[in-house]
Amino acid sequence: LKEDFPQDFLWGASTSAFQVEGAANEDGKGLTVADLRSQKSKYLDTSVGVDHYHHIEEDVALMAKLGLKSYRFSISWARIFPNGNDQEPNQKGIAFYNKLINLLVENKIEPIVTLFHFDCPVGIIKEYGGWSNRQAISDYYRYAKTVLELFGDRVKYWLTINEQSLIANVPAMNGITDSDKHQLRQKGENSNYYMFLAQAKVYALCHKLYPESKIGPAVSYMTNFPYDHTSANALKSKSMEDMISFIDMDVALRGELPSYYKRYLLDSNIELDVQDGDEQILQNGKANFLGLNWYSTSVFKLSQEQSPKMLDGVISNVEKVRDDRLMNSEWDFSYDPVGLRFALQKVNDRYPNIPIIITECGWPEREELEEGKVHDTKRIKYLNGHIYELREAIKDGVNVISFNPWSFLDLLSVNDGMDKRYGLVFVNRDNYAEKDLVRYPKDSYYFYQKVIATNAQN
Ligand code: BGP
Repeated sequence: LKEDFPQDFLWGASTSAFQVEGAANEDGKGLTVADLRSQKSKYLDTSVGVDHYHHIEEDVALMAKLGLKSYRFSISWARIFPNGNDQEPNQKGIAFYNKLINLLVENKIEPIVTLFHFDCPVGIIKEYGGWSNRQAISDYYRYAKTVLELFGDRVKYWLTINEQSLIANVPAMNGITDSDKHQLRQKGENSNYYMFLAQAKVYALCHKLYPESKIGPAVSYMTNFPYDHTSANALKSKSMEDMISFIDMDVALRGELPSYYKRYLLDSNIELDVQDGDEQILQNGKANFLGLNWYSTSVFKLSQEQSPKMLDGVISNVEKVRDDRLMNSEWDFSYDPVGLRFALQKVNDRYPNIPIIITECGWPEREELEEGKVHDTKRIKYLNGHIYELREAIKDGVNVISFNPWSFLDLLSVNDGMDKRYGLVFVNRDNYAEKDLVRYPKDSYYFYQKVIATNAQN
């Protein structure tokens, strides 16, 4: 058993392409579904983001000063293949990620790279419905192969798809629509299935090309607790956890669709497009580590009303209950760090000794600069509590190898843009028109700097 954070523990931080890069239309990049969503409000505007695309030297310098040992970011598929399936890759897109990866490596920061983070190219959505069509498997595979071959000499940690279950539950996130509710669910689940197959093929490819590398999914994992001790609430809370989190882990590590998922499909009258050879594909390509996005625990109870939140599926008939005993953020998250230790134990029980990277973990706030500073005391408390419990989990015997809080710098939150900030570094967007995107390390940046420097000894 390990007593503490190992000496080679990867202290990192996390972002994703459309949330930081900006330059949505520049240097040959094609539009993505995230770019389309973003046109709704200036604070969600991916054409600016936080302009990471034009600030990578400065941003990597800030990472180095912080002492980061890893940086988890995503590659935008549409920067490499603008329509998702072009004949040739876009050289300028390749040059951008090449430069970023080289800068990281020069600064001894391990790149942890997500291949797909909520940003399906619009080209393949228009052409054939994107992930709702089997064709997406080969186009994603070709994109992943291109990227693995280009950067696999320097990147040792790969994440295939970020929060797949969320995408499956909200097909619109992939630009999938249908006026018929049942058809929409059907399409959502088929995309889910195609994503499983696509990833299995990429796992197998990566093991072949780079046997030493690690590749796995980035799974959304919020531990659920039932509102009370009734079996009905406990069962619902467990089955939501299975369907939202463990499904992505089970398929990636066991190479088959779990029985609870098959039962769900049957009950919902959904038939997957299963073809000969699919079973083999899943069996032949398994992940060799897990990325976990963990923010907080959640409490659920069966709802009296029929008020489905996401479609009519897994998350129907439940109400999320706020636990007032915890520190709650303005949004959905509460502060419950022991929940992280509990979550890690559960994952380790299910897949003993699997290497785990915490790919996201963070605290959101509305924030403003005060004389060039941001006193983000709640975020410091959040980080401190989670790092403490992470150490406890490591002592329990859980094989956590890296911690990457969300987010390195302020970025566009999925629904709330710049109103909801998570960064260790503040990005000023007041003078948006002039792109006044100056970076200011927050108090949490300096707190985390000490944690890294001492390997969390103090
Ligand atoms: C995860 C996503 C991230 C990030 C985070 C915070 O689901 O992987 O991209 O956005 O959640 O969520 P939000 O932006 O909605 O606050």
